[in-house]
Amino acid sequence: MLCDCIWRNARLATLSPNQSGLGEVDNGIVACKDGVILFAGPAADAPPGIDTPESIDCEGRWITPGLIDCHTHLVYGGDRAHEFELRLAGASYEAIARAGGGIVSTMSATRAASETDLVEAALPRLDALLSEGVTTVEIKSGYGLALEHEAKQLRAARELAQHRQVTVVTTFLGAHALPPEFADNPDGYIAEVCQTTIPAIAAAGLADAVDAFCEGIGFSREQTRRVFQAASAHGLPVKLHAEQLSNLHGASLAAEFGALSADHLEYLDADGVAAMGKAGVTAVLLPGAFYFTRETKLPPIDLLRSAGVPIAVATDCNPGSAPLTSPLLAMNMGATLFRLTVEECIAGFTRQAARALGRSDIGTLEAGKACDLAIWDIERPAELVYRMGFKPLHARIWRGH
Ligand code: DI6
Ligand code: FE
Repeated sequence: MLCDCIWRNARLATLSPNQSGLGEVDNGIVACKDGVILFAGPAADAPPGIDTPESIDCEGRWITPGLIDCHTHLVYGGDRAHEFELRLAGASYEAIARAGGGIVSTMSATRAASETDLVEAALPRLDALLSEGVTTVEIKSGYGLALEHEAKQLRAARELAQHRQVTVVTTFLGAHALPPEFADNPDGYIAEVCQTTIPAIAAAGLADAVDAFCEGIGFSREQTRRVFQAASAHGLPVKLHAEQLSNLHGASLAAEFGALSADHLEYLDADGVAAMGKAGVTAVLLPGAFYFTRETKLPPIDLLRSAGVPIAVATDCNPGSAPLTSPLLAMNMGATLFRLTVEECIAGFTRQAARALGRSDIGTLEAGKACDLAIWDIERPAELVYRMGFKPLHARIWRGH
């Protein structure tokens, strides 16, 4: 059986759900054909006759699935360094938002930017993710807050995949904040999102899912419900920024709509956990936002574990609450701040992140999955989580190349 390439003499963390822990394999190989994994496992178990003109000696390095950053706001105009200084001087994230800064200030810079400007501004951030082994990135809109600019943001996100070897998954987040045109009329804005924007974005095929910010400084549970109904009517799966700063019971609403994920979750309660567990909603934890906003309330990790809720971890890369472009540092924060295990952090950026995106074709090293690999100069997988500011990536393979 001829394949395109074999990576041999490697140690594997397959993340296969059929193996315990990280699915570690000592003397392993990965064989690839047409961008898809043909075999990943112990060299001794390789199908007979598997052969290739091209074989790469990994010299004992570790191979994990390529990392998946399943929650980012990577495409935006401007920055919020000034607001960071205001926060250092004592202002809160919420107070800045209520005073007309926050998401709306990034909206102004994003509206002023062209699609090309947005791509150029996002590329260095994307490159930072890629330099740490990312092969799939989810990118949300939510800084345009009007059809023209939301569509521009989503097109810019899609265009990034023309410039780099990476899979881009897009999410429409029109219900992120109230734009000034609708000041004092949030229901009017939600009506526009549901009746005009979602149908247009869906028709143009610009989004893979729909998200909303269910929060005191965002939208109510009832408004979020309307957004979810519109998304469902257009065949788009939903996910939710839920219980980040307060408990509006967004997670149970997400569960009711069979959401792919509920994200943040610091203020999630036991009922919300139970609802997520029952509906199979993945929890996406964002320790970078927790850190950067100096949140002190921890997400209910033990409850999530005992309810069997899959836990993903992501950077939340955005200009306001998490200007973070390091998945490895996000893992470190997940471990130190949230007490996640090494296994949970690595699964959170691979197998569980794939779940949060509804993707069954990525996230593990198994036959039939996309050949997206991260090859690391490390002695043990825990080093990926343990170090801060270290750059252990040896090579990144996307679709076999
Ligand atoms: N929660 C967040 O942490 C980001 N969006 C959201 O709904 C922050 C967005 C920003 O401050 O620009
Ligand atoms: Fe976010």
